[in-house]
Amino acid sequence: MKVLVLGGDGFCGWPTSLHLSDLGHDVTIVDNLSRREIDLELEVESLTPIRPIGERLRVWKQLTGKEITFVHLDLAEEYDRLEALLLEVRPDAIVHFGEQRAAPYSMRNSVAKRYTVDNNVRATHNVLVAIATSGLDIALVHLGTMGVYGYGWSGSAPIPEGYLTVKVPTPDGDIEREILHPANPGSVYHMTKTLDQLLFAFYCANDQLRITDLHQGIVWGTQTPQTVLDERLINRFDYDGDYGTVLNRFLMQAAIGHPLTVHGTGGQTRAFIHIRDTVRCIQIALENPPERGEKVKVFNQVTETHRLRELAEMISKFTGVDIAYLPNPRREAAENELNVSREQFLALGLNPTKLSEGLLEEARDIAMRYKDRADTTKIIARSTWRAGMETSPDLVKG
Ligand code: NAD
Ligand code: USQ
Repeated sequence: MKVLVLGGDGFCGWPTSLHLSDLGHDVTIVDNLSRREIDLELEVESLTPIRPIGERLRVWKQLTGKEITFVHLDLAEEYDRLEALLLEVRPDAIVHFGEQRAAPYSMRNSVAKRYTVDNNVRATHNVLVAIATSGLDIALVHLGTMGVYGYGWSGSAPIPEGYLTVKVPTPDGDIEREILHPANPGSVYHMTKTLDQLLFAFYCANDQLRITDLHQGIVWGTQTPQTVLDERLINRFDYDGDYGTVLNRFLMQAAIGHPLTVHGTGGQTRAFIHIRDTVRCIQIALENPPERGEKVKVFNQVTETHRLRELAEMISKFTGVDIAYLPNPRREAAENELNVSREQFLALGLNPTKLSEGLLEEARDIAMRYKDRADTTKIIARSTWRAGMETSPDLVKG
């Protein structure tokens, strides 16, 4: 299969590109390297020493003989080049990771809010228009988020995979309708993903595009069987207050003896998935696309759920590091329940990596190994949802 991986230099996109190439697919990465530029803007680097994209691809070819093409292109700004690329490559499928993905960064200031909306919504819309205009039968797999549902909207009722059946009262009695699950975004970033959903519904109905939207939980872990082959293929590991996601942050904090930064009471329950399962889920989604004329296919890409303070307690117990309960810089409920339906991927053969199994390996091979690269001034989350919600000063020990 010919596959374009949009955002293929990023945390999820890079290991996915290698996984698909390893399976024998003909992969082209499209990326504008904006994530690397944001590292420069934030004056922070991946904990792991990621190599330039050209070197990554040369090493992959030396090791495996497999070629991945790279196209430097801005999906939001360079529509004509994108349309021409589709006609030139004629891909069977596109995997779309190419968006600004950090909730805290999207709330940082007015520039970041506007950039996130402009970048994400335009990128997704351009991809849809280019597919429709090309006249090619290209299946699209998009990386969405569990955050489109919100946290705690439906109490303990299971969150369905995308659609909700509702009863609509009419003078002749109730009628049943299936609707997209109501959107309840908790950040500007999450809001862009809810807008993406409407774009997909429209282009699916109007142009019969074949679209799969993966509502993914928080990805943890770093390496996959391909990225581990050579240190120059290593995946990125974000630990800073804007881009670092919670579990990887806790592991890195434990490695350097920094108190675990739990926001508020740690009562938020979130959904998680290991990066190894992310790449398998993308493969499964590519192998099971919707038919033409079928509605957007939605999968909840989640393997387990955990309450944050329980995660912190588990890591504290096994490393001896303290827990710091900080004022929450975000606007989110103190506690929430999260019960997620996730039958589809399991039915299609996903065999998940459990947190209890992967944690030790991640702590030893990544957090401990690269801890000397950490800049401790970048740990505390400083982007706040509203003015006046600032968190505490740095908590670095020693
Ligand atoms: P990332 O920031 O590491 O990767 C995104 C990549 O897209 C980067 O390489 C960036 O340079 C590129 N990009 C951004 N805007 C672009 C544009 N206009 N044109 C071309 N390239 C562009 O993010 P990630 O963690 O790999 O996430 C990938 C996708 O998965 C995102 O859409 C994110 O919303 C979703 N997701 C991520 C997680 C997670 O925990 N990391 C969880 C759920 C969903
Ligand atoms: N949190 C802490 N301490 C920290 C960092 C975070 O307690 O040091 C808390 C946050 O307040 C929040 C939760 O942990 O309640 C999750 O935060 P996160 O930064 O790990 O994840 P989030 O902002 O939700 O975003 C990440 C990805 C995003 C993806 C999303 C999936 O960056 O791209 O869409 O996970 S989901 O959470 O399911 O919406």
